[in-house]
Amino acid sequence: MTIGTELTRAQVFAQDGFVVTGSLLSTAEVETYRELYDRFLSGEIESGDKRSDLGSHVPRQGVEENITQIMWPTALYPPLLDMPLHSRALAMAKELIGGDAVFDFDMMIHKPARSGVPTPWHQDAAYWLDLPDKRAVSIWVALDEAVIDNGCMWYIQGSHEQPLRPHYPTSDGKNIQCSCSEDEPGATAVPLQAGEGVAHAGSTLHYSRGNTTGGVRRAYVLNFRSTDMLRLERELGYDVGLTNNIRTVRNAGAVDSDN
Ligand SMILES: O=C(O)CCC(=O)C(=O)O
Repeated sequence: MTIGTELTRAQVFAQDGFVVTGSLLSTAEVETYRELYDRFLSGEIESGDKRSDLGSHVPRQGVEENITQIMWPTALYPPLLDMPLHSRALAMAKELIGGDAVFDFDMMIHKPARSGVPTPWHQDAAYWLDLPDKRAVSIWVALDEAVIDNGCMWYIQGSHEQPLRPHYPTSDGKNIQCSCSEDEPGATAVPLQAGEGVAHAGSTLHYSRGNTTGGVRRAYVLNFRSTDMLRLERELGYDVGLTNNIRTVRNAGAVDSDN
């Protein structure tokens, strides 16, 4: 598909390290996903150790997580695999990184109303093994309108072309972060309507502000990489938290050489 008069969506993705996908879910479908999402959040669908707090570096005000992260919703509730989003996101991933793209893992990231905790700046590839073929795409789908004040995604345009930055554990040691800010050249906020998506590459710098609004910000994120690299990743014993949900710096390229 051509965006504007010049570049295709795949070319924008290759150039900027992110691209808006347009609508991936109808209004009715968004409602179905929200209902399912809320069953995860309420605990009706159990998530066990797959559930954690991506904002745990900030003391919690209530019982809910600052930023609820549920890894592998499809493993916890396999019917999700047959719902529309997975096939549409796979088609988008093939368009963006090539026909050999396959599903790697998925996650839910929820910012409760007035939780106010930013997602730390990071590059996903810092969490992952350093694979020879680095093609990877995350498709971040808004289930609520995502705006700056409730935590829409921010990216640094072109950052996927730069070496990975050193990453450090967050102050509580549960997640990782790197040095970056909205003041860097190329910093771009990507507001979305519910049902729309934005795709980013594995090495694109990203973050989101805290949710200071009275509404929730629910996002569903689907990740894809090449068939061969998925096989290699699993052979090397890494399954992105499926058996052992511990997040740390795994990519040698993101380890601070001073440490
Ligand atoms: O939803 C967020 O705030 C962060 C999402 C994220 O880090 C990701 O999709 O890789």
